[in-house]
Amino acid sequence: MLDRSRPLNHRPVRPGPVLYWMNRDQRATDNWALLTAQQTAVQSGQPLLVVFCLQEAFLGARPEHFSFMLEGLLETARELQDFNIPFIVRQGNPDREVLAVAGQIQAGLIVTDFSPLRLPRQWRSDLATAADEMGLAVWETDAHNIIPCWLASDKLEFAARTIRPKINRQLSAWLTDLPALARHPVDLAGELLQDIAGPGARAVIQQALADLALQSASDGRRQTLPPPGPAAAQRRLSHFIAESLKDFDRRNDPNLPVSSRLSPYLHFGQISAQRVALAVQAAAQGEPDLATPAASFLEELIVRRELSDNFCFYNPDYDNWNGFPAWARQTLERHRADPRAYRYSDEQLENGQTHDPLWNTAQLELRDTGQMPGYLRMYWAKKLLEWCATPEQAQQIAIALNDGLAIDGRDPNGYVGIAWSIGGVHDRPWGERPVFGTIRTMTYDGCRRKFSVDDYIRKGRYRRDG
Ligand code: FAD
Ligand code: FO1
Repeated sequence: MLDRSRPLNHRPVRPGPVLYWMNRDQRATDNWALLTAQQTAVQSGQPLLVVFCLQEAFLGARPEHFSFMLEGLLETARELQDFNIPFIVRQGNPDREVLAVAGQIQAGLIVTDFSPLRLPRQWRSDLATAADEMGLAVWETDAHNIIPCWLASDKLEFAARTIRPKINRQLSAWLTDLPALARHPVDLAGELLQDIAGPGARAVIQQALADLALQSASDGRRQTLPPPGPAAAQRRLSHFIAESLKDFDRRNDPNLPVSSRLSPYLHFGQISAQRVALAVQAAAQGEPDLATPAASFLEELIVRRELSDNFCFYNPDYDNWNGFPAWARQTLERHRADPRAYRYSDEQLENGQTHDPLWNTAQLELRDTGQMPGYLRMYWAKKLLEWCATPEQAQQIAIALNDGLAIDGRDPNGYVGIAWSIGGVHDRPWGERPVFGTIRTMTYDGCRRKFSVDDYIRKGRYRRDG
Protein backbone atom coordinates (compact mmCIF):
# COMPACT_ATOMS: atom_id res chain seq x y z
CA MET A 1 0.00 0.00 0.00
CA LEU A 2 2.83 2.33 0.87
CA ASP A 3 4.24 1.83 -2.62
CA ARG A 4 1.45 4.05 -3.97
CA SER A 5 2.75 6.92 -1.82
CA ARG A 6 5.75 9.19 -1.87
CA PRO A 7 7.01 11.84 0.56
CA LEU A 8 6.47 15.51 -0.35
CA ASN A 9 9.03 16.67 2.24
CA HIS A 10 11.87 15.03 4.17
CA ARG A 11 10.39 14.98 7.65
CA PRO A 12 9.96 11.63 9.43
CA VAL A 13 6.54 10.55 10.73
CA ARG A 14 6.31 11.58 14.38
CA PRO A 15 3.85 10.50 17.13
CA GLY A 16 0.43 12.10 16.75
CA PRO A 17 -2.89 11.68 14.90
CA VAL A 18 -2.78 11.07 11.12
CA LEU A 19 -4.62 13.63 8.97
CA TYR A 20 -5.82 12.77 5.42
CA TRP A 21 -6.43 15.85 3.29
CA MET A 22 -9.06 14.60 0.80
CA ASN A 23 -8.97 16.50 -2.50
CA ARG A 24 -9.33 14.51 -5.73
CA ASP A 25 -10.55 11.19 -4.38
CA GLN A 26 -13.72 12.04 -2.52
CA ARG A 27 -14.79 8.59 -1.28
CA ALA A 28 -14.44 6.53 1.91
CA THR A 29 -14.15 3.09 0.26
CA ASP A 30 -11.47 1.92 -2.20
CA ASN A 31 -9.40 5.04 -1.44
CA TRP A 32 -5.67 4.22 -1.25
CA ALA A 33 -4.82 7.56 0.36
CA LEU A 34 -7.29 6.94 3.20
CA LEU A 35 -6.16 3.31 3.52
CA THR A 36 -2.51 4.41 3.73
CA ALA A 37 -3.38 7.01 6.37
CA GLN A 38 -5.34 4.42 8.37
CA GLN A 39 -2.60 1.78 8.16
CA THR A 40 -0.04 4.28 9.48
CA ALA A 41 -2.39 5.47 12.26
CA VAL A 42 -3.21 1.92 13.37
CA GLN A 43 0.45 0.92 13.42
CA SER A 44 1.27 3.84 15.72
CA GLY A 45 -1.94 3.58 17.76
CA GLN A 46 -3.09 7.03 16.69
CA PRO A 47 -6.45 8.60 15.78
CA LEU A 48 -7.26 9.24 12.09
CA LEU A 49 -9.08 12.32 10.72
CA VAL A 50 -10.07 13.54 7.25
CA VAL A 51 -10.20 17.20 6.19
CA PHE A 52 -11.70 18.63 2.98
CA CYS A 53 -11.14 22.26 1.89
CA LEU A 54 -14.10 23.78 0.07
CA GLN A 55 -13.07 26.37 -2.51
CA GLU A 56 -15.10 29.41 -3.54
CA ALA A 57 -14.40 28.60 -7.19
CA PHE A 58 -12.55 25.94 -9.16
CA LEU A 59 -11.54 26.31 -12.81
CA GLY A 60 -14.86 27.76 -13.88
CA ALA A 61 -17.11 25.08 -12.37
CA ARG A 62 -20.83 25.94 -12.32
CA PRO A 63 -22.85 25.94 -9.07
CA GLU A 64 -24.46 22.64 -10.11
CA HIS A 65 -21.01 21.03 -10.42
CA PHE A 66 -20.20 22.09 -6.85
CA SER A 67 -23.57 20.69 -5.74
CA PHE A 68 -22.85 17.37 -7.48
CA MET A 69 -19.57 17.21 -5.58
CA LEU A 70 -21.08 18.24 -2.23
CA GLU A 71 -23.95 15.76 -2.42
CA GLY A 72 -21.27 13.09 -2.86
CA LEU A 73 -19.31 14.47 0.08
CA LEU A 74 -22.41 14.25 2.28
CA GLU A 75 -22.49 10.51 1.63
CA THR A 76 -18.77 10.24 2.30
CA ALA A 77 -19.20 12.18 5.57
CA ARG A 78 -21.82 9.66 6.75
CA GLU A 79 -19.64 6.70 5.77
CA LEU A 80 -16.61 8.10 7.59
CA GLN A 81 -18.69 8.63 10.71
CA ASP A 82 -19.70 4.94 10.60
CA PHE A 83 -15.98 4.10 10.56
CA ASN A 84 -15.23 6.33 13.58
CA ILE A 85 -13.19 8.70 11.40
CA PRO A 86 -13.93 12.40 12.06
CA PHE A 87 -14.51 14.42 8.88
CA ILE A 88 -13.82 18.15 8.88
CA VAL A 89 -14.80 20.60 6.13
CA ARG A 90 -12.95 23.90 6.06
CA GLN A 91 -13.39 26.76 3.62
CA GLY A 92 -10.40 28.48 2.07
CA ASN A 93 -6.86 27.87 0.99
CA PRO A 94 -5.84 24.24 1.59
CA ASP A 95 -2.26 24.83 2.70
CA ARG A 96 -3.44 27.27 5.38
CA GLU A 97 -6.56 25.35 6.48
CA VAL A 98 -4.97 21.87 6.46
CA LEU A 99 -1.98 23.15 8.40
CA ALA A 100 -4.27 24.83 10.95
CA VAL A 101 -6.07 21.56 11.63
CA ALA A 102 -2.76 19.67 11.75
CA GLY A 103 -1.47 22.15 14.33
CA GLN A 104 -4.60 21.95 16.48
CA ILE A 105 -4.49 18.15 16.68
CA GLN A 106 -0.67 17.97 16.90
CA ALA A 107 -0.70 15.70 13.82
CA GLY A 108 2.18 13.28 13.31
CA LEU A 109 1.63 12.93 9.54
CA ILE A 110 -0.44 14.44 6.71
CA VAL A 111 -1.43 12.19 3.79
CA THR A 112 -3.01 13.66 0.65
CA ASP A 113 -4.12 12.24 -2.68
CA PHE A 114 -2.64 13.02 -6.13
CA SER A 115 -3.55 15.30 -9.00
CA PRO A 116 -1.31 16.29 -11.93
CA LEU A 117 -3.03 19.66 -12.41
CA ARG A 118 -1.20 22.93 -11.77
CA LEU A 119 -3.40 24.36 -8.98
CA PRO A 120 -3.69 21.22 -6.80
CA ARG A 121 0.07 20.66 -7.23
CA GLN A 122 0.70 24.21 -6.03
CA TRP A 123 -1.50 23.55 -3.00
CA ARG A 124 0.47 20.39 -2.16
CA SER A 125 3.85 22.01 -2.64
CA ASP A 126 2.90 25.01 -0.44
CA LEU A 127 1.54 22.62 2.20
CA ALA A 128 4.67 20.41 2.15
CA THR A 129 6.94 23.44 2.52
CA ALA A 130 4.95 24.98 5.38
CA ALA A 131 4.61 21.61 7.10
CA ASP A 132 8.37 21.09 6.77
CA GLU A 133 8.93 24.23 8.84
CA MET A 134 6.73 22.63 11.53
CA GLY A 135 8.76 19.41 11.31
CA LEU A 136 5.67 17.66 9.95
CA ALA A 137 5.79 14.93 7.28
CA VAL A 138 3.52 15.09 4.21
CA TRP A 139 2.95 12.09 1.92
CA GLU A 140 1.12 11.96 -1.43
CA THR A 141 -0.77 8.82 -2.50
CA ASP A 142 -2.05 8.27 -6.05
CA ALA A 143 -5.56 7.00 -5.26
CA HIS A 144 -6.89 7.93 -8.72
CA ASN A 145 -4.80 5.77 -11.06
CA ILE A 146 -4.35 2.02 -10.90
CA ILE A 147 -0.59 2.39 -11.42
CA PRO A 148 0.72 5.50 -9.62
CA CYS A 149 1.37 8.17 -12.28
CA TRP A 150 5.07 8.58 -11.48
CA LEU A 151 5.57 4.75 -11.67
CA ALA A 152 3.53 4.08 -14.84
CA SER A 153 6.17 6.14 -16.63
CA ASP A 154 8.98 8.46 -15.51
CA LYS A 155 8.62 10.73 -18.54
CA LEU A 156 6.25 12.43 -20.99
CA GLU A 157 4.78 9.76 -23.27
CA PHE A 158 4.14 10.42 -26.97
CA ALA A 159 1.06 8.29 -27.52
CA ALA A 160 -1.08 5.47 -26.17
CA ARG A 161 1.19 3.05 -28.03
CA THR A 162 4.23 4.16 -26.02
CA ILE A 163 2.65 4.05 -22.56
CA ARG A 164 0.52 0.93 -23.17
CA PRO A 165 3.42 -1.59 -22.95
CA LYS A 166 4.68 0.08 -19.76
CA ILE A 167 1.20 -0.17 -18.22
CA ASN A 168 0.54 -3.73 -19.42
CA ARG A 169 3.91 -4.92 -18.09
CA GLN A 170 3.07 -3.69 -14.57
CA LEU A 171 -0.74 -3.98 -14.48
CA SER A 172 -1.10 -7.42 -12.88
CA ALA A 173 0.98 -6.26 -9.89
CA TRP A 174 -1.27 -3.21 -9.34
CA LEU A 175 -4.75 -4.27 -10.44
CA THR A 176 -5.36 -6.14 -7.20
CA ASP A 177 -8.33 -6.25 -4.88
CA LEU A 178 -8.56 -3.31 -2.47
CA PRO A 179 -8.59 -3.88 1.30
CA ALA A 180 -11.67 -2.78 3.23
CA LEU A 181 -11.51 0.32 5.43
CA ALA A 182 -11.60 -0.69 9.10
CA ARG A 183 -13.61 0.93 11.87
CA HIS A 184 -10.88 3.09 13.35
CA PRO A 185 -9.83 1.69 16.73
CA VAL A 186 -8.43 4.92 18.25
CA ASP A 187 -10.64 7.90 19.13
CA LEU A 188 -9.61 11.53 19.04
CA ALA A 189 -10.02 13.17 22.45
CA GLY A 190 -13.63 14.44 22.59
CA GLU A 191 -12.89 18.03 23.57
CA LEU A 192 -10.27 18.28 20.82
CA LEU A 193 -12.79 17.07 18.24
CA GLN A 194 -15.37 19.56 19.53
CA ASP A 195 -12.80 22.29 19.21
CA ILE A 196 -11.74 21.66 15.59
CA ALA A 197 -14.94 20.36 14.08
CA GLY A 198 -16.76 23.69 14.38
CA PRO A 199 -20.40 23.47 13.16
CA GLY A 200 -19.66 20.00 11.74
CA ALA A 201 -18.99 18.85 8.20
CA ARG A 202 -22.59 18.09 7.35
CA ALA A 203 -23.81 21.47 8.52
CA VAL A 204 -21.13 23.24 6.45
CA ILE A 205 -22.00 21.15 3.38
CA GLN A 206 -25.77 21.68 3.82
CA GLN A 207 -25.22 25.42 4.10
CA ALA A 208 -23.03 25.46 0.97
CA LEU A 209 -25.67 23.44 -0.93
CA ALA A 210 -28.35 25.95 0.06
CA ASP A 211 -26.21 28.86 -1.16
CA LEU A 212 -25.45 27.04 -4.43
CA ALA A 213 -29.14 26.33 -5.05
CA LEU A 214 -29.80 30.07 -4.88
CA GLN A 215 -26.88 30.83 -7.22
CA SER A 216 -27.93 28.39 -9.92
CA ALA A 217 -31.58 29.54 -9.67
CA SER A 218 -30.51 33.17 -10.05
CA ASP A 219 -28.70 32.83 -13.37
CA GLY A 220 -31.82 31.19 -14.78
CA ARG A 221 -29.96 28.31 -16.43
CA ARG A 222 -29.90 25.10 -14.46
CA GLN A 223 -28.23 22.00 -15.86
CA THR A 224 -29.98 18.64 -15.46
CA LEU A 225 -27.15 16.47 -14.12
CA PRO A 226 -26.96 12.71 -13.38
CA PRO A 227 -27.59 11.57 -9.78
CA PRO A 228 -24.48 12.38 -7.66
CA GLY A 229 -22.43 10.39 -5.16
CA PRO A 230 -20.74 7.01 -4.53
CA ALA A 231 -23.99 5.01 -4.33
CA ALA A 232 -25.25 6.41 -7.64
CA ALA A 233 -21.83 5.67 -9.16
CA GLN A 234 -22.07 2.04 -8.05
CA ARG A 235 -25.59 1.76 -9.53
CA ARG A 236 -24.33 3.25 -12.81
CA LEU A 237 -21.45 0.73 -12.91
CA SER A 238 -23.78 -2.23 -12.26
CA HIS A 239 -26.24 -1.00 -14.89
CA PHE A 240 -23.45 -0.46 -17.46
CA ILE A 241 -22.09 -3.98 -16.92
CA ALA A 242 -25.53 -5.61 -17.05
CA GLU A 243 -27.00 -3.62 -19.97
CA SER A 244 -24.34 -1.95 -22.14
CA LEU A 245 -20.89 -3.49 -21.75
CA LYS A 246 -21.61 -6.07 -24.47
CA ASP A 247 -22.31 -3.20 -26.96
CA PHE A 248 -19.45 -0.95 -25.77
CA ASP A 249 -17.71 -1.11 -29.17
CA ARG A 250 -20.72 0.69 -30.69
CA ARG A 251 -20.23 3.73 -28.39
CA ASN A 252 -19.18 5.99 -31.30
CA ASP A 253 -22.84 6.18 -32.32
CA PRO A 254 -24.23 9.04 -30.19
CA ASN A 255 -27.73 7.59 -30.64
CA LEU A 256 -26.71 4.52 -28.63
CA PRO A 257 -26.25 5.11 -24.87
CA VAL A 258 -23.77 2.24 -24.51
CA SER A 259 -20.79 3.99 -22.91
CA SER A 260 -20.47 3.78 -19.12
CA ARG A 261 -21.19 7.44 -18.32
CA LEU A 262 -18.93 6.99 -15.29
CA SER A 263 -16.74 10.05 -16.04
CA PRO A 264 -18.50 12.46 -13.61
CA TYR A 265 -18.02 9.93 -10.77
CA LEU A 266 -14.43 9.15 -11.76
CA HIS A 267 -13.63 12.84 -12.07
CA PHE A 268 -14.87 13.63 -8.54
CA GLY A 269 -13.33 10.44 -7.17
CA GLN A 270 -16.76 9.18 -6.13
CA ILE A 271 -15.82 5.74 -7.47
CA SER A 272 -12.46 4.02 -7.79
CA ALA A 273 -11.20 3.27 -11.32
CA GLN A 274 -9.55 0.18 -9.82
CA ARG A 275 -12.90 -1.07 -8.51
CA VAL A 276 -14.47 -0.38 -11.93
CA ALA A 277 -11.70 -2.31 -13.71
CA LEU A 278 -12.02 -5.30 -11.34
CA ALA A 279 -15.81 -5.37 -11.79
CA VAL A 280 -15.58 -5.29 -15.61
CA GLN A 281 -12.84 -7.94 -15.60
CA ALA A 282 -14.95 -10.18 -13.35
CA ALA A 283 -18.02 -9.73 -15.58
CA ALA A 284 -16.03 -10.73 -18.67
CA GLN A 285 -14.61 -13.84 -16.97
CA GLY A 286 -15.84 -16.88 -18.87
CA GLU A 287 -18.04 -14.71 -21.13
CA PRO A 288 -16.43 -14.87 -24.60
CA ASP A 289 -18.78 -12.27 -26.14
CA LEU A 290 -17.70 -9.75 -23.47
CA ALA A 291 -13.96 -10.25 -24.00
CA THR A 292 -13.57 -7.67 -26.80
CA PRO A 293 -15.83 -4.90 -25.44
CA ALA A 294 -14.30 -5.35 -21.97
CA ALA A 295 -10.81 -4.99 -23.44
CA SER A 296 -11.88 -1.79 -25.26
CA PHE A 297 -13.37 -0.41 -22.05
CA LEU A 298 -10.22 -1.18 -20.01
CA GLU A 299 -8.10 0.49 -22.72
CA GLU A 300 -10.09 3.71 -22.19
CA LEU A 301 -10.33 3.42 -18.41
CA ILE A 302 -6.68 2.49 -17.82
CA VAL A 303 -4.43 3.38 -20.77
CA ARG A 304 -6.22 6.55 -21.96
CA ARG A 305 -6.88 7.88 -18.49
CA GLU A 306 -3.30 7.23 -17.24
CA LEU A 307 -2.00 8.76 -20.48
CA SER A 308 -3.97 11.95 -19.66
CA ASP A 309 -2.53 12.16 -16.16
CA ASN A 310 0.93 11.47 -17.65
CA PHE A 311 0.55 14.37 -20.10
CA CYS A 312 -0.59 16.87 -17.45
CA PHE A 313 2.01 15.67 -14.94
CA TYR A 314 5.03 15.88 -17.26
CA ASN A 315 3.96 18.72 -19.55
CA PRO A 316 3.40 22.06 -17.74
CA ASP A 317 1.84 23.43 -20.96
CA TYR A 318 -0.96 20.86 -20.92
CA ASP A 319 -3.58 23.57 -21.50
CA ASN A 320 -1.87 25.82 -24.07
CA TRP A 321 -0.30 25.99 -27.55
CA ASN A 322 3.23 25.23 -26.30
CA GLY A 323 2.08 21.79 -25.19
CA PHE A 324 1.39 20.72 -28.80
CA PRO A 325 4.08 18.55 -30.48
CA ALA A 326 6.45 20.39 -32.87
CA TRP A 327 4.94 18.80 -36.01
CA ALA A 328 1.50 20.08 -35.03
CA ARG A 329 2.68 23.62 -34.22
CA GLN A 330 4.54 23.74 -37.57
CA THR A 331 1.57 22.62 -39.64
CA LEU A 332 -0.84 24.94 -37.79
CA GLU A 333 1.64 27.82 -38.28
CA ARG A 334 1.78 27.12 -42.01
CA HIS A 335 -2.02 27.36 -42.21
CA ARG A 336 -2.48 30.18 -39.72
CA ALA A 337 -3.49 32.66 -42.43
CA ASP A 338 -5.90 30.30 -44.21
CA PRO A 339 -9.35 31.94 -44.43
CA ARG A 340 -11.91 30.63 -41.90
CA ALA A 341 -15.22 30.03 -43.69
CA TYR A 342 -17.21 30.81 -40.52
CA ARG A 343 -16.63 32.99 -37.48
CA TYR A 344 -18.77 32.99 -34.31
CA SER A 345 -18.83 34.96 -31.07
CA ASP A 346 -18.31 33.14 -27.75
CA GLU A 347 -22.01 33.72 -27.08
CA GLN A 348 -23.08 32.10 -30.37
CA LEU A 349 -20.80 29.13 -29.66
CA GLU A 350 -22.02 28.68 -26.09
CA ASN A 351 -25.66 28.74 -27.26
CA GLY A 352 -25.12 26.49 -30.27
CA GLN A 353 -25.99 29.12 -32.87
CA THR A 354 -23.71 28.09 -35.73
CA HIS A 355 -24.51 26.89 -39.26
CA ASP A 356 -23.81 23.29 -38.23
CA PRO A 357 -26.91 21.59 -36.70
CA LEU A 358 -24.89 18.58 -35.49
CA TRP A 359 -22.41 20.77 -33.64
CA ASN A 360 -25.26 22.90 -32.24
CA THR A 361 -27.12 19.85 -30.92
CA ALA A 362 -23.98 18.50 -29.22
CA GLN A 363 -23.21 21.93 -27.73
CA LEU A 364 -26.76 22.33 -26.37
CA GLU A 365 -26.59 18.83 -24.87
CA LEU A 366 -23.39 19.92 -23.13
CA ARG A 367 -24.90 23.22 -21.99
CA ASP A 368 -28.15 21.71 -20.69
CA THR A 369 -26.98 18.35 -19.29
CA GLY A 370 -23.24 18.80 -18.65
CA GLN A 371 -22.48 15.77 -20.83
CA MET A 372 -21.73 15.07 -24.52
CA PRO A 373 -21.23 11.71 -26.28
CA GLY A 374 -17.50 10.95 -26.52
CA TYR A 375 -17.38 10.72 -30.32
CA LEU A 376 -19.01 14.12 -30.71
CA ARG A 377 -16.54 15.70 -28.24
CA MET A 378 -13.84 15.11 -30.86
CA TYR A 379 -15.98 16.55 -33.66
CA TRP A 380 -17.01 19.47 -31.39
CA ALA A 381 -13.41 20.50 -30.63
CA LYS A 382 -12.16 20.05 -34.20
CA LYS A 383 -14.89 22.34 -35.55
CA LEU A 384 -13.70 25.01 -33.11
CA LEU A 385 -10.25 24.74 -34.72
CA GLU A 386 -11.90 25.15 -38.15
CA TRP A 387 -14.00 28.18 -37.16
CA CYS A 388 -11.92 30.17 -34.65
CA ALA A 389 -9.48 32.83 -35.88
CA THR A 390 -6.43 31.02 -34.44
CA PRO A 391 -5.63 27.57 -32.98
CA GLU A 392 -4.85 29.26 -29.65
CA GLN A 393 -8.32 30.80 -29.53
CA ALA A 394 -9.86 27.45 -30.46
CA GLN A 395 -8.07 25.72 -27.58
CA GLN A 396 -9.00 28.42 -25.09
CA ILE A 397 -12.70 28.51 -26.01
CA ALA A 398 -12.82 24.71 -25.98
CA ILE A 399 -11.32 24.69 -22.47
CA ALA A 400 -13.62 27.50 -21.29
CA LEU A 401 -16.75 25.73 -22.56
CA ASN A 402 -15.64 22.26 -21.40
CA ASP A 403 -14.52 23.40 -17.93
CA GLY A 404 -17.51 25.74 -17.57
CA LEU A 405 -20.19 23.30 -18.67
CA ALA A 406 -19.03 19.64 -18.48
CA ILE A 407 -19.81 17.82 -15.22
CA ASP A 408 -16.60 15.80 -15.83
CA GLY A 409 -14.64 18.93 -16.83
CA ARG A 410 -11.62 20.53 -15.09
CA ASP A 411 -9.94 17.15 -15.55
CA PRO A 412 -6.70 15.92 -17.19
CA ASN A 413 -8.87 13.91 -19.63
CA GLY A 414 -10.41 17.17 -20.82
CA TYR A 415 -7.19 19.09 -21.37
CA VAL A 416 -5.76 16.10 -23.24
CA GLY A 417 -8.97 15.47 -25.24
CA ILE A 418 -8.88 19.08 -26.40
CA ALA A 419 -5.11 19.04 -27.09
CA TRP A 420 -5.56 15.78 -29.07
CA SER A 421 -8.39 17.27 -31.16
CA ILE A 422 -6.82 20.66 -31.87
CA GLY A 423 -3.07 20.16 -31.41
CA GLY A 424 -2.39 16.56 -32.44
CA VAL A 425 -1.25 15.50 -28.95
CA HIS A 426 -0.87 11.67 -28.83
CA ASP A 427 -1.89 11.62 -32.54
CA ARG A 428 0.07 11.71 -35.82
CA PRO A 429 0.00 13.73 -39.08
CA TRP A 430 -2.80 12.96 -41.62
CA GLY A 431 -3.49 14.29 -45.15
CA GLU A 432 -2.94 18.06 -45.44
CA ARG A 433 -6.08 20.29 -45.46
CA PRO A 434 -6.78 24.04 -45.25
CA VAL A 435 -6.69 25.41 -41.67
CA PHE A 436 -6.02 21.92 -40.15
CA GLY A 437 -2.77 21.29 -42.03
CA THR A 438 -1.99 17.64 -41.19
CA ILE A 439 -4.06 17.64 -37.95
CA ARG A 440 -6.65 14.87 -38.24
CA THR A 441 -9.96 16.32 -39.46
CA MET A 442 -13.54 15.19 -38.82
CA THR A 443 -16.36 16.25 -41.13
CA TYR A 444 -20.16 16.41 -41.05
CA ASP A 445 -20.30 13.93 -43.94
CA GLY A 446 -17.87 11.67 -42.12
CA CYS A 447 -20.32 11.61 -39.20
CA ARG A 448 -23.24 10.89 -41.54
CA ARG A 449 -21.37 7.83 -42.76
CA LYS A 450 -20.94 6.60 -39.18
CA PHE A 451 -24.35 7.19 -37.58
CA SER A 452 -27.76 8.77 -38.17
CA VAL A 453 -27.04 12.49 -37.72
CA ASP A 454 -30.74 13.25 -38.30
CA ASP A 455 -31.79 10.96 -35.43
CA TYR A 456 -29.31 12.60 -33.07
CA ILE A 457 -30.47 16.11 -34.06
CA ARG A 458 -34.14 15.17 -33.79
CA LYS A 459 -33.64 13.63 -30.34
CA GLY A 460 -31.76 16.75 -29.22
CA ARG A 461 -34.59 19.02 -30.38
CA TYR A 462 -37.14 16.77 -28.71
CA ARG A 463 -35.36 16.88 -25.38
CA ARG A 464 -35.08 20.66 -25.49
CA ASP A 465 -38.57 21.41 -26.74
CA GLY A 466 -40.04 18.74 -24.46
P1 FAD B 1 -16.46 5.47 -21.43
O1 FAD B 1 -16.29 5.41 -22.90
O2 FAD B 1 -17.46 4.62 -20.76
O3 FAD B 1 -15.01 5.26 -20.79
C1 FAD B 1 -14.85 4.91 -19.42
C2 FAD B 1 -13.91 5.90 -18.75
O4 FAD B 1 -12.65 5.86 -19.38
C3 FAD B 1 -14.36 7.34 -18.85
O5 FAD B 1 -15.27 7.68 -17.82
C4 FAD B 1 -13.06 8.09 -18.70
O6 FAD B 1 -12.66 8.20 -17.34
C5 FAD B 1 -12.08 7.17 -19.43
N1 FAD B 1 -11.96 7.61 -20.81
C6 FAD B 1 -12.76 7.30 -21.86
N2 FAD B 1 -12.31 7.89 -22.99
C7 FAD B 1 -11.20 8.60 -22.63
C8 FAD B 1 -10.27 9.43 -23.34
N3 FAD B 1 -10.39 9.65 -24.64
N4 FAD B 1 -9.26 9.99 -22.64
C9 FAD B 1 -9.14 9.78 -21.31
N5 FAD B 1 -9.96 9.01 -20.58
C10 FAD B 1 -10.97 8.43 -21.24
N6 FAD B 1 -13.12 13.08 -20.27
C11 FAD B 1 -13.32 13.55 -18.98
O7 FAD B 1 -13.31 12.75 -18.03
N7 FAD B 1 -13.49 14.89 -18.72
C12 FAD B 1 -13.50 15.81 -19.73
O8 FAD B 1 -13.63 17.01 -19.48
C13 FAD B 1 -13.30 15.36 -21.08
N8 FAD B 1 -13.27 16.27 -22.10
C14 FAD B 1 -13.01 15.82 -23.38
C15 FAD B 1 -12.93 16.78 -24.40
C16 FAD B 1 -12.65 16.37 -25.71
C17 FAD B 1 -12.57 17.41 -26.79
C18 FAD B 1 -12.45 14.98 -26.00
C19 FAD B 1 -12.14 14.53 -27.39
C20 FAD B 1 -12.53 14.02 -24.97
C21 FAD B 1 -12.81 14.44 -23.65
N9 FAD B 1 -12.88 13.50 -22.58
C22 FAD B 1 -13.10 13.96 -21.31
C23 FAD B 1 -12.57 12.06 -22.79
C24 FAD B 1 -13.79 11.18 -23.11
O9 FAD B 1 -14.54 11.74 -24.16
C25 FAD B 1 -14.70 11.04 -21.87
O10 FAD B 1 -13.94 10.58 -20.78
C26 FAD B 1 -15.83 10.05 -22.11
O11 FAD B 1 -16.60 10.43 -23.22
C27 FAD B 1 -16.70 10.01 -20.85
O12 FAD B 1 -17.85 9.22 -21.08
P2 FAD B 1 -17.96 7.77 -20.40
O13 FAD B 1 -17.71 7.87 -18.93
O14 FAD B 1 -19.24 7.18 -20.86
O15 FAD B 1 -16.72 7.03 -21.07
N1 FO1 C 1 -11.43 19.90 -4.71
C1 FO1 C 1 -11.33 20.43 -3.44
O1 FO1 C 1 -10.49 19.97 -2.66
N2 FO1 C 1 -12.13 21.45 -3.02
C2 FO1 C 1 -13.09 22.00 -3.82
O2 FO1 C 1 -13.81 22.91 -3.40
C3 FO1 C 1 -13.23 21.46 -5.15
C4 FO1 C 1 -14.19 21.98 -6.02
C5 FO1 C 1 -14.32 21.39 -7.31
C6 FO1 C 1 -15.29 21.86 -8.21
C7 FO1 C 1 -15.40 21.29 -9.47
C8 FO1 C 1 -14.55 20.23 -9.83
O3 FO1 C 1 -14.66 19.68 -11.06
C9 FO1 C 1 -13.59 19.75 -8.95
C10 FO1 C 1 -13.46 20.32 -7.68
N3 FO1 C 1 -12.51 19.86 -6.78
C11 FO1 C 1 -12.37 20.40 -5.54
C12 FO1 C 1 -11.78 18.62 -6.99
C13 FO1 C 1 -10.67 18.74 -7.98
O4 FO1 C 1 -10.97 17.74 -8.91
C14 FO1 C 1 -9.36 18.42 -7.33
O5 FO1 C 1 -8.81 19.59 -6.80
C15 FO1 C 1 -8.37 17.71 -8.21
O6 FO1 C 1 -7.12 17.84 -7.66
C16 FO1 C 1 -8.30 18.19 -9.63
O7 FO1 C 1 -7.62 17.18 -10.37
